[in-house]
Amino acid sequence: MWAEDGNFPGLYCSNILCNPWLSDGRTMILSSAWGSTLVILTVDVLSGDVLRISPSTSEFSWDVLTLDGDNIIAVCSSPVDVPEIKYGYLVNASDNTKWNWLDISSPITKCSEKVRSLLSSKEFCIMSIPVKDVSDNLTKGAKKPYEAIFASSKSKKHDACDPLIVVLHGGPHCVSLSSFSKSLSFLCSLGFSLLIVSYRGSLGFGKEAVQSLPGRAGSQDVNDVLAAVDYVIGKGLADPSKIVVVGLSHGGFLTIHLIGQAPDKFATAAARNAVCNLALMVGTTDIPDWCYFEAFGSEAKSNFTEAPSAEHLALFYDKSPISHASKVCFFSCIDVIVE
Ligand SMILES: *[C@@H]1O[C@H](CO)[C@@H](O)[C@H](O)[C@H]1NC(C)=O
Ligand SMILES: *[C@@H]1O[C@H](CO)[C@@H](O)[C@H](O)[C@H]1NC(C)=O
Ligand SMILES: CC(=O)N[C@H]1CO[C@H](CO)[C@@H](O)[C@@H]1O
Repeated sequence: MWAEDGNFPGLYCSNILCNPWLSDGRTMILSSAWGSTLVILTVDVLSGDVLRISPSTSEFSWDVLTLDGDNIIAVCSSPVDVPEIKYGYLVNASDNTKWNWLDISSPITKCSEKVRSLLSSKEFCIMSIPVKDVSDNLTKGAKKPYEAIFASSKSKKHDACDPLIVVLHGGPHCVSLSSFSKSLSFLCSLGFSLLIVSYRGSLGFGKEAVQSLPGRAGSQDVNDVLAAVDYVIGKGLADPSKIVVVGLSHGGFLTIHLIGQAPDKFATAAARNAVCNLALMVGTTDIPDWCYFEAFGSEAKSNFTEAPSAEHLALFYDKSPISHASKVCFFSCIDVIVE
């Protein structure tokens, strides 16, 4: 339900290799979200033992590509480091717990000197953001810190900070991993700092953190993002007058909520494929159950109907960004791209 600091947070694995087995025939190799990093795990299906075998000291994300016997080919990257291929092998053939990782030079993943040189002046870290306003009715796992990835220039200017782009994932039960992203590293190389927030409800932090969001969408997640923004401002890493927010899908929902609930905080915003109005969405979408689940939480099952009552439509409206539209400084600049 929740993990002590640094321990296994649960399995968040989106795909499994065709042949995920080591030569012992009982140990699977998987990639799984562990907070904001993707890690490589061994799972002994007879004992149930789970072990992280990618380096635990690294905030880079590691993904397994393939394996053959006890040989693993993986890829390792960060928001500001292009993907590198790694070869993993057992240090001692009769002990599955100790792995060595070697670099493999690959002509396929080489990037240009220009990209390498632009990114060499950038760095990133994973910040642990404490939960604000911890109320008694939150579970233990929902009171634990969430994470944000911060990417920026290595050389900090004394007088002014680079403009900050806040990046929000969709789902909402998804996570922003510390893997390389072409579009985000491009923005970083142009001179923007990035704050990529995995608000509570994201995967990789235990089940109670995930379960804390349904029923509180549009408030808890919005407040988590605002707290993360205040956190970097408080550390002198962002200029409060140069902050932008972008997000896709539920991240778009949050983007419009943020400029409605905190219109003075953001200079501009870009929402892609955003959920603007749950009261309209519920009647036209192929996922009305999603609307109920995120708006009602655990009460969704007993309240779900294909013909929502006026009362329920009012609740959907109240939880939607559209209810804050009058507070948005310049609503018409939002460009919604339907994918
Ligand atoms: C290899 O691992 C086995 C099983 O854990 C152990 O008994 C053995 O001593 C190890 N060999 C070396 C050289 O460390
Ligand atoms: C949780 O507690 C807060 C403050 O005590 C209250 O406003 C909120 O309605 C409660 N939420 C639930 C789901 O009980
Ligand atoms: C918000 C809402 O209408 N919740 C209702 C969901 O269903 C249960 C059981 O019928 C009611 O007690 C809640 O009030």
